[in-house]
Amino acid sequence: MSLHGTVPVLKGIDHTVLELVAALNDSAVTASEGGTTPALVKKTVNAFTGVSSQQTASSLAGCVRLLSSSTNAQDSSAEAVALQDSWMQSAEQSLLPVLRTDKADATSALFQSAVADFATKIEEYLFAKDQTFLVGDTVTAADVVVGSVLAAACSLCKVAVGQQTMRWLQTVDRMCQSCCPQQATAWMEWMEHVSLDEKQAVLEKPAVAVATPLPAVVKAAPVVPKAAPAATAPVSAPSGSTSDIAANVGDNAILKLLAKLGVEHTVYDHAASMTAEELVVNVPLTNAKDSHTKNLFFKDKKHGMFLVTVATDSTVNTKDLGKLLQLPGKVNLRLADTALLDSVLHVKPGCVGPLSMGLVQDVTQIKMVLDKALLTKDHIHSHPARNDQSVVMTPTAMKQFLKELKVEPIVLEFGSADAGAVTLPGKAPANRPPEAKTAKPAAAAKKKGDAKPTTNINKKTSEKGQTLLALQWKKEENFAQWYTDVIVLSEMISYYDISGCYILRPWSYKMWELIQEWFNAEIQELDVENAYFPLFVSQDRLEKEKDHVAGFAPEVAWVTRSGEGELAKPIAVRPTSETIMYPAYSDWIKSHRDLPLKLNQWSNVVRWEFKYPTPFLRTREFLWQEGHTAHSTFEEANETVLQVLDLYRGVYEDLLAVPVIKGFKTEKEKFAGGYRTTTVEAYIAGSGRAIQGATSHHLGQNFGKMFDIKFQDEKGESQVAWQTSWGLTTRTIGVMVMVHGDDVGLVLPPRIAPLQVVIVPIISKKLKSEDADPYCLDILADLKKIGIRTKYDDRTMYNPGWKYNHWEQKGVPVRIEVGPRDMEQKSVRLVVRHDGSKEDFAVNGLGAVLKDKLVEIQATMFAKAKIARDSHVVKVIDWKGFVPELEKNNLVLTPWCGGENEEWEEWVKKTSREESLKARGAEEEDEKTATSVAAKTLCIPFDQPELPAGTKCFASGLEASCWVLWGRSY
Ligand code: 86X
Repeated sequence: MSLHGTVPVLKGIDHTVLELVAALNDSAVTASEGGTTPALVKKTVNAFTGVSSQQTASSLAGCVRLLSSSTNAQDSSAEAVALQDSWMQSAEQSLLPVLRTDKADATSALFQSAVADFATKIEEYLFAKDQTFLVGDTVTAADVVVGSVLAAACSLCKVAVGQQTMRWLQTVDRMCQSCCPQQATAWMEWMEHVSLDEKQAVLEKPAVAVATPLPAVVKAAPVVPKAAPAATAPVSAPSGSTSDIAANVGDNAILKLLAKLGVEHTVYDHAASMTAEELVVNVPLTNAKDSHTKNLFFKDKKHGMFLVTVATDSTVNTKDLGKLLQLPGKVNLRLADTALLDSVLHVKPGCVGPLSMGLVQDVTQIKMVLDKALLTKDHIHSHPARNDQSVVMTPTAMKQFLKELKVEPIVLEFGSADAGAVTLPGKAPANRPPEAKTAKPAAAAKKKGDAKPTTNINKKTSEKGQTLLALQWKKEENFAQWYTDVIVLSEMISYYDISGCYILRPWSYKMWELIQEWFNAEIQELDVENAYFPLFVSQDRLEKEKDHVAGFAPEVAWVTRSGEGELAKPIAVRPTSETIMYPAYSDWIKSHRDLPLKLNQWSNVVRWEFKYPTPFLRTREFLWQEGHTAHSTFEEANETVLQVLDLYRGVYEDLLAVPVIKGFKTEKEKFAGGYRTTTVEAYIAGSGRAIQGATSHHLGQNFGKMFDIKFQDEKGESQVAWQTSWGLTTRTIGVMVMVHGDDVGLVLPPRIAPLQVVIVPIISKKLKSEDADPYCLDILADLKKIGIRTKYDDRTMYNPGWKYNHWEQKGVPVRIEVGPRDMEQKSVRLVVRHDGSKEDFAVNGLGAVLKDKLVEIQATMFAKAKIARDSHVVKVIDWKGFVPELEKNNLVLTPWCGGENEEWEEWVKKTSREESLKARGAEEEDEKTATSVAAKTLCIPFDQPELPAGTKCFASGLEASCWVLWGRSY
């Protein structure tokens, strides 16, 4: 694969680099940077002088600025620095010789292969680690330097990079640009030059065959030993012999093995497909009696490893698999992680297949489970350890292959859509994708997105043969997948093709409107007025107050172009509106008579996060309200802070039925620009994690001073205004879903439910819709009249069972069923969503009954959630008990030294992480989840238990000053 539009590589000394070196020598710059990272940058800049291209130079400039503004860069451990260093050395050894050549030579096989090897190594490393950056989860010099050089080399040699690498390059580039926007980085140009189609090709196809095992160097330092043979060091410096470079090209160990064993087969290429679902779509099979395979590689602590291969229309239920395999004792089958796939099967995720057994060293380690249905096919199509190729063979050939390897597969029947097939107990069979008309949610779920529902949404078949969709995951089984299922199936969210952005469908948007309605009414009582400020902020304004923006810079999204032309100055999209609003406050506020000024705005904001996004909880664009007030006294501001905090409690507890804990943030966790932060903290039992619900800040006079917000007091003296700010986001909705949802789907507290009651007529031979309609419409009118959000589901294309399921998944608190007998008796049946209870009531007086019922449901749901939360709050007074309580998913209240002893907070975070990982026998955290096992302070609760004199801090042993609440959090 080749790319056009290469960026010119300047030979000779590039003077931007020289300028940079000079800048680094400049004491002012060096001092502001601190730490060891700038030294590394400097070393590398020096090493690269003389070969640098425009792009390395400008990116390095961005790098220096980026690193100097990043606090993380300063506390990098010796290990991290060594890793950075070794990446840079590796790039230097492998790529710099390429950049030093004449352009004409660059496309020679020798150089292309060296660059491609390096690109593969990066791709595999990023893939295996599932990491955004080369070292840990923050950008470092290594990212910028290695990235720059790699981009230059790839563009020079016309070598393509893989998907992970492309994302990494784009991310680092964006970060550099946001720190150093004046420098148009040449990476961007490089990417611009590449036409869209080619970009697509780069993104969709891995650069090189992925069949080779990951290099051993991936886990240790990535430096390539110069003398190492190509087999153990896939990245060879271009000084190696041509035979080094020829290694692994067009060479697939599995295909070789099939040939050697004389197993009859054919091979074909296709679009890379990560999952069986994708494969079925990308590579439709013309023969209905052929099948692709779906493969799962499990590990069970007690029972060992299992490779399960089934036909694509069979369903595998992990829970029941243990029973089916008749495994004795406790069974805990877990899907293998990338590392295990790598070390045992020698494949990457998405490339597993029955043929993988051919790469396994000791086949007795793995039990292979084969779907009986596969053995009845004409042909089996499966991957030769790479997912852009398939091998076609008959079941007999497959059996022969396995026999040669001395693998004896366990053949089991798995459920499928075909009539008469054996179905695993407990789970419904998977069918072909349902018709769009009867199964809209499936279509929604199939849409591609980032963290998209990878689950193939399961279907239940009702007695009438109509298809219903059901959650694929149980809340306790896999909380994250369950959550995704719930929000898609309930039609709250649709995925979108920009990572971290989601469509809020009417069902969830209505919830936001209900929150707005309530909150607006409440703040009106506080004399707060709504206003609207612009979406955009100029660079000068945003960056005027460095302290405020410090640390947030990488999250700012910039607009740099209109149509084809560059803007003279880039403008930022608001991540929050202080810098937009406060200059106006400064203009408006002159005298004490202009105070208090209390404004609120409802808007969207954009924060370009790099952590794993979660719908509602962490998204790149989100909706919120931000309130900003200015007062003439500290006390008045303080009163506002607390009034608003209580409104936030009201949103959570009274509307969403989610209990929260009010408190102060510690110095470490507060909004750094302000004086004091108050918060409401919620608890999500399903994941055992705490989550910040909303914050209300006392800003003191900090922003007043920064933005010159001053007023003349009664005595005519100039004073700085006292300010507050407070925000509540659509995160609220996600928390509610997580707290109340169950294995059927969403469960809505009545006050937040878009529909509170749904009326479903039980249409049958005995009851025609013409007869049910008047009866139900009367009820509908009655309920609507008294303000109950009600719908009459009179759709004739769905049967009652389908409707029950549909509205249950959407969480409607009460269902009214109307059957022929109900009509005779002038009654209805009420079914309550959250507990499934059923009760009959007379139609007469139903409105009043329902009003009470909804109030009761709201209260019961809150009480239930509060009991669940309370049972997870424990007190611990010494370190010994701390981590074990966290491990039990508890929030932990401890005596705390606080105050100036801030460093102990970091100590607890670090030590709790280490101890938790040790207890789990894990070395590293799963970075993808963006949630950590480390404990953080949630708040210093307003409601303080008694603290007997002489109580010591549980961590430092110093005198305790208060109780603080800890937890693992989102
Ligand atoms: C902090 C503080 C504050 C008004 C609230 O919490 C409530 C409503 N704002 C927000 N914060 C930032 O200041 C910030 C700034 C930039 Cl430039 C950014 F990119 C992200 C930010 N995130 C949070």
